[in-house]
Amino acid sequence: SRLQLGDQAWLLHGFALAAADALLPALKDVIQAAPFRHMCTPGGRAMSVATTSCGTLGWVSDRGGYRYARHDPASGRDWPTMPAPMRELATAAAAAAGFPDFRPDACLINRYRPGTRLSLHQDRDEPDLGQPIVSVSLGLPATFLFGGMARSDRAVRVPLDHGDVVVWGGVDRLRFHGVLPVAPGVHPQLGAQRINLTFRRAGPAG
Ligand code: MD5
Ligand code: FE
Repeated sequence: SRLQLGDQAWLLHGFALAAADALLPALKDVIQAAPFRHMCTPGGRAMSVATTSCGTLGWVSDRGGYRYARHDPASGRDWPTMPAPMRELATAAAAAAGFPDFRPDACLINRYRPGTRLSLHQDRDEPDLGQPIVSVSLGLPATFLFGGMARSDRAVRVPLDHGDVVVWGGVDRLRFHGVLPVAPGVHPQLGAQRINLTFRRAGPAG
């Protein structure tokens, strides 16, 4: 089913489930090659969300700020290639939400253990804000906060389950958003964690 969250934001409930058998082993390979780590915020604190990336560009944060980088700072090597099942899921979801030309070059992988949260923020590190972001939720459920264009705007709570995909584009691309603390639990396939994949176009249009 397709639930409209905003003018150009769609929740595709269960959209990733059919691909999960191909997705999860591919994800495991990526995490083995580029393990989760807690990056430092520009303010010097370790993030509670653990992150890694695949694709040509990976999202990094350190005392110098947030940016996309060609190499994994933990290893000095290129980020792992974005596996085809991941890339194909992202382009199919974007097309289903009205963005047929999305070609992601970066996938940020966020790991939430129970208790982990993500405070309200905007995603504005990408050069082309006309490109959508595709978010895939795996593992433990979470409550997503979908806010407005100002931090103080009232946020709508959206429950996200294993297999849900959300596409954010156009006028909804710069909304404030966050994730409430993940409740304790054990997911049959992923264990005691929520993993979120966010597919982005972080380099030049292509
Ligand atoms: C998550 N990750 O559940 C979310 C999913 C992040 C992040 O927020 O920055 O890693 S992506 C949700 C999102 C992205 C872009 C725009 C909007 C939401 N929005 O306008 O609401 O780990
Ligand atoms: Fe975000």
